[in-house]
Amino acid sequence: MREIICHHYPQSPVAEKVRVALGIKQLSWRSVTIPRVPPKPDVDLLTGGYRRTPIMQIGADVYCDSLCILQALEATVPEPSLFPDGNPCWWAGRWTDTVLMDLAAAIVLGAGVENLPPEFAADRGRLYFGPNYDLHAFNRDLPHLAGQLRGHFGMMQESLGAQRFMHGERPGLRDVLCYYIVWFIRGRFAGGPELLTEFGELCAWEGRVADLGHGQSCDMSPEESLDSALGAASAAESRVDPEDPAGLEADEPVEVAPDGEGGDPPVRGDLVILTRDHIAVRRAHERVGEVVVHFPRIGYRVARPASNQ
Ligand SMILES: N[C@@H](CCC(=O)N[C@@H](CS)C(=O)NCC(=O)O)C(=O)O
Repeated sequence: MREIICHHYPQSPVAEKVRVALGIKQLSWRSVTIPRVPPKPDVDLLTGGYRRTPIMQIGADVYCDSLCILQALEATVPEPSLFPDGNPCWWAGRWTDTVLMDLAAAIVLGAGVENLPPEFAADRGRLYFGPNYDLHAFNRDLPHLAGQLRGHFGMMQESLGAQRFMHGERPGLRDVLCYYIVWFIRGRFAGGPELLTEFGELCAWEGRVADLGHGQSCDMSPEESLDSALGAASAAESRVDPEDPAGLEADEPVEVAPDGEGGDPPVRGDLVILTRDHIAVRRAHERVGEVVVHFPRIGYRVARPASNQ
């Protein structure tokens, strides 16, 4: 198998989700550290403009979004499975990655608003909450927001019960999903450790997940990762579902972007894959050659470019 390359930075909670999954699967991988805010010229060469963190690269295949990354990891390295009980509960991420992550981001950014570098606050405010974001309003609303999060942590702890991990004896997807929210709140919200103290079983579980580690990683320079794409061919096989309501055909030019108001730029390319859970487009640049950029279907908008409609 080609090397797994993860493009990330240490402080990213969503990257921590992927790092823990790499740990559960006991994988060896290469680590490329990317900037926390744009410009990200090397990332852009690989993704065609997708700027979020993390990104996984295997040769000339570039996986955007942690859902797509975890699905690709599970398909490429099925054992140990992210579903030790045999139930592929991908839906669980629709709780942690939307409601819970939005809440956690509002708390972390709202509580830190006076100390955040203005450029960082503006970037993340817009990205997570749209053009009308108001981090000071989150700051004023902290007691309410923390009260909400407390309820969610209660649900997490109840679901864990007396088990070692969320799925039972062995760790899996639901551990990865719940852990990165707890990790983010404990590490980046001054009131986080205090908020968590009442959840004794959850804190003990948090320690067990931390002990799983991140697999074995070895640093790679951005240049090396670009060379790796240039020297490789994508392993993606074309399949476009005629039942997809977007009504698109293989090889036609499309734009793909995260749904929502974050102002994420679209990625342009020729359609290679469109299924219920997967979008992929082919694009080329002289520095990386031909690459295929993958996205999850859920949470992403794919359409003909406005000028071609
Ligand atoms: N839906 C995406 C969300 C990724 C995301 O928002 N990541 C944050 C970092 S934790 C981010 O991209 N921040 C802006 C950046 O890194 O430029 C995923 O699951 O990967």
